[in-house]
Amino acid sequence: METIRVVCAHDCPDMCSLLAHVDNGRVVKVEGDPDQPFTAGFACAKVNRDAELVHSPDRITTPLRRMGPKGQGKFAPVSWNAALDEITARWKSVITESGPLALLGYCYSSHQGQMNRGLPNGLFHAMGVSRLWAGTVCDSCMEAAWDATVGPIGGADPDSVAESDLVICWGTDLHATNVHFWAKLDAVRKRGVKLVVIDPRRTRSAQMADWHIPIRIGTDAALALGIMHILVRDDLCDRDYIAQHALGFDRVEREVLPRFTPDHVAAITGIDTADVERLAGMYGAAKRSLIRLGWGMTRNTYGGQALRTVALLPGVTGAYGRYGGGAVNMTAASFELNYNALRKPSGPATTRTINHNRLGEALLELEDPPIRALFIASNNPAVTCPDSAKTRRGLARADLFTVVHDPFLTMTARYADIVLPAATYLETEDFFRAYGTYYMQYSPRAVQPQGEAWSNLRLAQELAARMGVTDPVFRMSEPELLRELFCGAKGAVAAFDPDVVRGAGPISIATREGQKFRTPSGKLEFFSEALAAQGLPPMPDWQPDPAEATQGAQWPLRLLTGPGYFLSHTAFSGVAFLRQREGTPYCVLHPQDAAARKLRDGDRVRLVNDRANIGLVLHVRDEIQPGVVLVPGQRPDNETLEGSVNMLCSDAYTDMGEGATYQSTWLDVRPW
Ligand SMILES: Nc1nc2c(c(=O)[nH]1)N[C@H]1C(S)=C(S)[C@@H](COP(=O)(O)OP(=O)(O)OC[C@H]3O[C@@H](n4cnc5c(=O)[nH]c(N)nc54)[C@H](O)[C@@H]3O)O[C@H]1N2
Ligand SMILES: Nc1nc2c(c(=O)[nH]1)N[C@H]1C(S)=C(S)[C@@H](COP(=O)(O)OP(=O)(O)OC[C@H]3O[C@@H](n4cnc5c(=O)[nH]c(N)nc54)[C@H](O)[C@@H]3O)O[C@H]1N2
Ligand code: SF4
Ligand SMILES: [Mo]
Repeated sequence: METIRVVCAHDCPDMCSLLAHVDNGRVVKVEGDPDQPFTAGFACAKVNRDAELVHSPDRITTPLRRMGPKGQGKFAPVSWNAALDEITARWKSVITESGPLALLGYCYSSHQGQMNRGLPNGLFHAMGVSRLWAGTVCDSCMEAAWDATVGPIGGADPDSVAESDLVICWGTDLHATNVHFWAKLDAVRKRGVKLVVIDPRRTRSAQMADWHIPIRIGTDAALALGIMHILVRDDLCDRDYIAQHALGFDRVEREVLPRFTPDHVAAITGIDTADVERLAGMYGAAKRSLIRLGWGMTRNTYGGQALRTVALLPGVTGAYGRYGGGAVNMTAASFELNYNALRKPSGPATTRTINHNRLGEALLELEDPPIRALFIASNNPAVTCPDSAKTRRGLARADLFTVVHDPFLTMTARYADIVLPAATYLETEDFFRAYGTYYMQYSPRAVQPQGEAWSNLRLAQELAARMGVTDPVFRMSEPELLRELFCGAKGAVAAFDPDVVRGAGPISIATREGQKFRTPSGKLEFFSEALAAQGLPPMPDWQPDPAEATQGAQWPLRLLTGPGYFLSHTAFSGVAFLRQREGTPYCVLHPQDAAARKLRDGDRVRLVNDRANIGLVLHVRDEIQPGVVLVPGQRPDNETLEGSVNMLCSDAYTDMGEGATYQSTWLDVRPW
């Protein structure tokens, strides 16, 4: 038995260091590395099973060519050579006939390694084809709102929570999505530090918190403004910090805050006035309060405004200036590597860009030229894109030539002409930097690719050779690619020698300094000229979701989505144990809404709106408020009674960053 020190590549803020125990070319066990302080010796419930992911009986072992109609899932094995010959011949003729924009190729986030994510995208950049703006299904709204407020730089170090005196998890279920931060919280709470969870759902994190505040979906900005109102009223602001580090607080104080009285905020958010007062009092009294910002609050029409407003709070109390205080969601912007070396080795500076949220629309409606060929890696858009019924109509187009690279025959792969078997991360070598901590680490492969699987990196390099793309990165080994990433790097990472990084294990670039601001003014921007220039409100404010008046007039329930505890989107669907632990795909209704529909716990039900009609099992619980239907996770059709939740979801954009608005979706639940 051999133990290999690797890095978890799943799309997760923790980016754990892992120990892979390997016997005879097989992964027998994966566990957390005790020598990485954030991982602290444990992996999550999902990755504890990654030996079963690598050796899942459901994995594709060879390239496949489609035999039946698109979507049906009938395929026959072909050789890699035949598959690649067909792909490159088709791409070349599409490019000759319709130009490079008729090809859309992308690799999304389920391998977080810089090489296995970056290089396939670099290939398509070099080829000058249409590009996918990929983060919009996830974090583009968060990022745009944070950048407009704090600037493109990481937030607080999660490890700093050790010195916090109050922690607020705002729109995030850390027990599911950031378990190692949760573990840090456990230790801090033993010192008597209080944990507040602000979430419309009584999540596991909320159940275990000192205080759960069940907020109405999409009203976070109002609550944050209510807190600011009280901080001003009770003279709990840090005026020196504001004078030195903030821009435009005076205008917000005069023009916005007077409207957000505690009573008004209570009416908007559904939180009692006394609780709004109590929360503001706690926040004002704390010196080193840390807000863990979640993506949850961004997944509706005014998600950007919500995130931005909450991210302004630590500026009012000066918590941004103190270690242990401030706010954190993303840290990635502080790793200023030369990403473009891999992602943009050559190719035109601009091209046609397609928003991930509207992949279906692009496939169905784009002209001049239409998308004729599509390559998808590390993504399952037939299940995880909003309005995925439309995505599927696009994928079903008979004249579209689709290639999917995945370890599994996903719902998306079923629409492909050619499916290529992908290696999982434990079969790849790569370099990682976290997006939720300040660690970076190089990782060798634990085992060789199983069956005939190829890594994203190998596939990108082979396709480059066959398509005549000659940039040197398409011939480099992993250690050479690492040097490219560090050559021309800036900031903290520039100090590191990549050849040393390769053997160093986990490296932290965290500091104890207060929050830096990288906005145009160099300050925390309560007033943002950049937002004003985009026609957006320059100051924080709250408005009702316009979709409520349109969709909400017709459909009585609002959709709330949340993470699966044993699954992450569909990335672990190939592990039978985890599918069973997560249970039969279900939705949750409040007892009041279930009774009004004469529905009982355990019933099979249909979730219906104008977009689709899907089947799930009903759980009746008061963990959510009346008027809401919760659907945890995005389970594929072969696990649900029928369909998949995102078929119901709106593909409208958020106010900032053109992000996804899953929660600006209204629907009804009816008997099966
Ligand atoms: N187990 C597990 N881990 C994961 C993932 C997973 O699917 N499963 N996904 C990974 C990925 S790709 C990402 S981006 C992160 C996401 O991680 P998180 O930041 O935790 O984001 P979400 O999973 O979108 O939602 C978190 C919470 O937001 C709440 N919420 C929804 N709407 C609102 C609102 O209007 N206001 C407030 N205050 N709360 C609201 C939901 O009830 C939910 O509990 O997690 C990563 N980790
Ligand atoms: N309703 C609703 N929908 C959501 C969300 C939500 O909160 N609610 N969250 C959104 C968010 S935050 C995100 S990030 C997206 C995630 O959406 P997706 O990116 O579609 O995530 P997964 O379902 O994990 O699919 C990733 C695919 O990559 C494959 N894969 C894994 N490793 C590799 C590899 O190394 N190489 C290749 N080629 N393939 C690999 C997996 O088998 C899987 O099929 O979903 C979004 N959809
Ligand atoms: S918590 Fe996240 S990074 Fe850590 S092992 Fe689990 S999926 Fe990987
Ligand atoms: Mo995500």
